[in-house]
Amino acid sequence: MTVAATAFRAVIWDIDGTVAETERDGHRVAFNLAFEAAGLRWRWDVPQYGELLRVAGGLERLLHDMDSRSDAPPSGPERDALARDLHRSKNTFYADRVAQGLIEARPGVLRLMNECDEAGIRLAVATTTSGANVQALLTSLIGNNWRERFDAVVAAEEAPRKKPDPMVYRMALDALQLKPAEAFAIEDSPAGLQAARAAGIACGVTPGAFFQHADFEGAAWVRDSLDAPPPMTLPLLRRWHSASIEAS
Ligand code: XBP
Ligand code: MG
Repeated sequence: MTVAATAFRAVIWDIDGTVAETERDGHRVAFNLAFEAAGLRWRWDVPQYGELLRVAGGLERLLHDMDSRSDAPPSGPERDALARDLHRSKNTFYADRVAQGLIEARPGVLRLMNECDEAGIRLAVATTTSGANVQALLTSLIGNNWRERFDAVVAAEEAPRKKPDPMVYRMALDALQLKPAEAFAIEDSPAGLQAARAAGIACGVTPGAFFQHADFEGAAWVRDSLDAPPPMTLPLLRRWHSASIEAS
């Protein structure tokens, strides 16, 4: 196949931080509500959560934080059990907040999804969070029929090796039955970018609130949002896709 013949067929979306500011306004707040509900005095402020985001996965992040807390259960099994309870409770608070409409889509996200849909460019999700959290968020942002618009949704249950591991992106490509060069990923974090690139997929980045000054070397583009001038329209995304294929 020649370079020019590589068609652009799908956009694979990260969820947390890319589709909405779910880390700062969703998961972080929900973790704090879970701590409070469990009678714990633990709270994660925004800068601390930014540090903790180096650990992918909410449960893994919590276990990492518990390592440095003197009031966390000392034994491994007890600590694990508490972390799992808190993580479950966090997800319930998260779903409640999302269902209340407290989390909005980032600028341009729904517009670009609609443009892709109308032009027959397939949509997929590749995320480190759970399928239930994706369901909660996309139901709130898109509607009850959101799943019909996505040809593949790969979440933590299917891809336990979390970003920057490319597993989730490779599984999304498998589900779409596409080659890496036929897709384009949109991410908000260095780990997400690394995961997409390691799967051989070109990736553009709209940095999330916690990654404003991060290093995004290897990204096709980095922009404040999909609506930042010039807006990331489908024709522009097609050009970036072609340029990425030619450069690879
Ligand atoms: C998202 C994550 C997730 C969320 C919380 O990363 O790391 O862990 O923070 O969700 P990405 P869970 O956007 O790169 O996919 O609590 O369900 O893990
Ligand atoms: Mg993300």
